[in-house]
Amino acid sequence: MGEIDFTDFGEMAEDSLWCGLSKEAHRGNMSLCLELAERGRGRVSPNPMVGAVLVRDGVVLAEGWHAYFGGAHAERMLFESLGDAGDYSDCILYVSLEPCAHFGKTPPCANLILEKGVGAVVIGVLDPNPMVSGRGAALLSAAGVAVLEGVLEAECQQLNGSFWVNQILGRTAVVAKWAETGDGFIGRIERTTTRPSSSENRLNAHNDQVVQNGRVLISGKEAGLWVHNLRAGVDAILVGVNTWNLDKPTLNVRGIEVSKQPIRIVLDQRLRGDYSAESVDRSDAPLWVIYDLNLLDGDEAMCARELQFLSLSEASISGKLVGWGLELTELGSASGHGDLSNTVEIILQWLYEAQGLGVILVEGGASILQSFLDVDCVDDIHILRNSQMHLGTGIKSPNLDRVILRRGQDLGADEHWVWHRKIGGDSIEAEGGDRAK
Ligand code: AOF
Ligand code: ZN
Repeated sequence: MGEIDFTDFGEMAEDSLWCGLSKEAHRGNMSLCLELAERGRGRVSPNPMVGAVLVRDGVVLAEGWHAYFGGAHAERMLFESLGDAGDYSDCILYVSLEPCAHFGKTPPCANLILEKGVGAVVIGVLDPNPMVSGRGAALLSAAGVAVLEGVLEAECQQLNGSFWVNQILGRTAVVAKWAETGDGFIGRIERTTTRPSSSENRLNAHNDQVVQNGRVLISGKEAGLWVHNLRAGVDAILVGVNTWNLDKPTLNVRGIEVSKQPIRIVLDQRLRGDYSAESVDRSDAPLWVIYDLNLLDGDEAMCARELQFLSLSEASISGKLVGWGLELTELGSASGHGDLSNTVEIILQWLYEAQGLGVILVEGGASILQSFLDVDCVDDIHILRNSQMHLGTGIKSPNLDRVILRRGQDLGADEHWVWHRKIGGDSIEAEGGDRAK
């Protein structure tokens, strides 16, 4: 790849112009690209969300975005909306991600931009995909197109944090979320597995805590709505087998329209979960059960291997249940003893490379969350903290260095503490307001 000849937005003086427009105008057009890119959330993974606008004399002529996985890239959608003819030599094309230079499921966008004769291109951030990373920008500038790079760069990268994890770390990205009480518990230790008889929810007679399926509800309504938004943007939701059996979670998106429900994944190394038709049918989404063939005894392993796991459950009729018997020791793990910490990374690589999952949400329980944290395989943390509630005893919330957390916007009565992995910089940074105490 040759030297890329482009203007670095960060190095431009605040009052300078580029192609006749101010820095503020460039930021405004790029933020429109970011809004358009959002339209692909939950639909394009493991591809990035990308938005593009074409501007002439400061006026937006056309818009495009990457709408679904395997579909047209943002730039192609934009030009398709304009039809065949047109002289764009006096136009600026804004794209939140560097135009691609490779033949993937679609031909290179950089070539299309050259064919269309666009005079100038403004890029949010360079593509971390090794097949692109700078080649798209180089191709354009080598052909005489003016290129400006780095407009709202941090925002453009942050929009696709999981894509950076996929491309640079070679695994599915992980979002961890839990709700905790003011005294640092995520639930009680003693839990019943029977549902309350009169209604789904009831008030615990002793301390007025709302209980559902024997589980104390910690976070409130606003946080609940927010969680469904979070779920809507991931490819799968993963829980451990104890959470699956005890909490009986639905693991689906409610109250928001989604093109498809996230896949449900249960990490159940010894195949101890309840996969009866009733439990599998709690959602329309597929249910994947990951187990370790090395940990099953002879009969169980025979069942899993020969009967393809599906016939272990009546639910096979629905076709939703899929079992994945990973032979984790053979995959290079020192596991074989059920030690999850050794296998987390292998599972995440497999979920990305073999299954094409861009991002999963890990919802619990505490030991599963801790296993992911311990091997540094969590890329976003969201803690919903009800500081008014105190349990005194129970299941401790996962252990982590709280100094990295920043306080985000409160969700109703709940505090929202966040951390995001920043890849590519020298430091780990987080967003939000106040530092954790
Ligand atoms: C762009 N504009 O809107 C997107 C880009 O398999 P494909 O053909 O869909 O290519 C996927 C790769 O293309 C993806 O990994 C990323 O590098 C880039 N995505 N590029 O110019 C877009 N979505
Ligand atoms: Zn492209």
